[in-house]
Amino acid sequence: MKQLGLFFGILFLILSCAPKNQEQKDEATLKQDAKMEWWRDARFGMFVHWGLYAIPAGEWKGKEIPGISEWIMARAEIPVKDYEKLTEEFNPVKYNAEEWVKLAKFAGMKYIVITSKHHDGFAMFHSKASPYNIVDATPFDRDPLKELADACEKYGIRLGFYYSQAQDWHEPGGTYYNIEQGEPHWDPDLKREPLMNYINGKAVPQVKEILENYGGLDILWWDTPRGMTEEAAKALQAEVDKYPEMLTNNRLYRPWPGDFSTPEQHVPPTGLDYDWEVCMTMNTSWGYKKNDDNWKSSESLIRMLVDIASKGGNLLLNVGPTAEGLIPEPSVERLKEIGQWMQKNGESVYGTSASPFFKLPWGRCTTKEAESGNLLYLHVFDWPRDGVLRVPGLDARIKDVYLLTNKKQKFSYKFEGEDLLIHAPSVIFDPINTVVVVKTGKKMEITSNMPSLKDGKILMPADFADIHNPGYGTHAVLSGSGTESVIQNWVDHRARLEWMFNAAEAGNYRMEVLVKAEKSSKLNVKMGDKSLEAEIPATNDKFEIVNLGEIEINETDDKIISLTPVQENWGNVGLMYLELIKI
Ligand code: FHN
Repeated sequence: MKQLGLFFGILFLILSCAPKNQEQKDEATLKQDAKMEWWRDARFGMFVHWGLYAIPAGEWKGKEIPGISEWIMARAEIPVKDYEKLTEEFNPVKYNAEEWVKLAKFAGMKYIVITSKHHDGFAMFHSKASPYNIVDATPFDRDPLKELADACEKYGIRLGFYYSQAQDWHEPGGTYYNIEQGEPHWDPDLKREPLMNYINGKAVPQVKEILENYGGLDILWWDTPRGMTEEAAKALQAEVDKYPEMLTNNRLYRPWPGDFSTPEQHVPPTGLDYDWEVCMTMNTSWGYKKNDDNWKSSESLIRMLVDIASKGGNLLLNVGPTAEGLIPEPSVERLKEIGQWMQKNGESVYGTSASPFFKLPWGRCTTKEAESGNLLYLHVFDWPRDGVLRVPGLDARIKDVYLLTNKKQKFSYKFEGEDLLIHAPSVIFDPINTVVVVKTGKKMEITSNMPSLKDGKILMPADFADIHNPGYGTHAVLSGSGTESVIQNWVDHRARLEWMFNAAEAGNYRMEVLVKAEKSSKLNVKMGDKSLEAEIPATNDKFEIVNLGEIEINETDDKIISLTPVQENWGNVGLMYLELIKI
């Protein structure tokens, strides 16, 4: 928080030292704010990955192909001519655009982004630029994206199209997975051509079509700028520039930022200084894969949405419809359950801003300005068992504290020092996430509850750690809160833990962790430019305190300390806290 404050402080200084630019900058920012307004308010959208790959659904010639199903053509190295044959049987007669849109709306989603063309090069819309499209190449004589656009219009849902602008495995000029490493396309019969042949001959004309023919898109969602050139990006951007109100993501060309960034398959541990949208699958694959049963629970999806909102981002949650045109039942179930929660609690998600608190061990917070003050939505994931919900460091006049789903259910409260203590009755109103609303006066200040020196120790519990999980891989997960919190399933060596703390006193500190390790493991401890390698011995299935060594702190501002596994020496580690003890 303090670092963020410092960042904005410096930004403010830069802006105020540049009076000539000020007016221009402000105008540009205001314009961008106006453009982003609906999207920032929406917070929640549906991603749809639908294409020919829904037919093999992860299996080719009787063999299960590992990985995400929409990549089957590349992963199974299917020749273009063989893959093309899927068009003969693609006939999704059970597709009903209105049903999809109504489901998204029920779930509380405000926009839909659908694959108009994925990397396999097959257009899911009627294209004059290439006959390799659903209307001209399949028995299905309908344009599903036209039907979706009409349904979205009818039910007031914003619409975006995903378009794979660089990778097109069907075209001689399109890029593919290992093109940047100089490897050939897997199909020797696809005689290579320059990228610009494909860009000018297919990508630009198709992008024109989707921008012109579907009632005006709200979002154009680019993907994987692999092998992209600036020349190609400029040709596509020229089309986008004709639609100044339309939003685009940051995946057209590295490092062009677009209107928002796109963390994929992971939630950033903290907020970011720009607009962002997490794209996430409900199981593992984006496209339909029949044996992919790795479903996330509705509880974790609801909490994920709230976690993202509490950090100021959006969630684009994916469904992968079948070759018949149906959204798989496990996805429908989850969307309905999310919808049931959103119907009652949506106010605490839509149009909210990020949490003003550093960390809230029992859950998350979103906030909104109200007419005569502020609304703090306390999302309580772990309802307190001791009868007290502690809101740390809140300096404000409290006007009201009530349950969002029943405003007549008021809670009593009192202050203890700077902490607001809310009386939490023993009944758990919603085991997934109970939203308690705190209405404050206009003036509201929050003091950070960042870990700091107390009795010669800086205690950093598991639930104060930022878990940096890799997008694709095994995720370390947090369970419990406070002294009972624990990070488990820390198996992937790429997962890093980070704590921010206030180094109130300079000096030497011993670092101790309370851990459980399956086998002897090693990790790197890093703080600023200091680092050391530490060993965790196997602990025989119980938690033990392990000394990681000593570290010197010489400046007393906020610090970040991180623990990163050493790849060759890593087992399954559970961690309850990291403590710095002044020597
Ligand atoms: O390769 C694609 C993948 O198939 C999927 O479409 C995701 C969604 O964000 N994007 C790419 C990987 O980043």
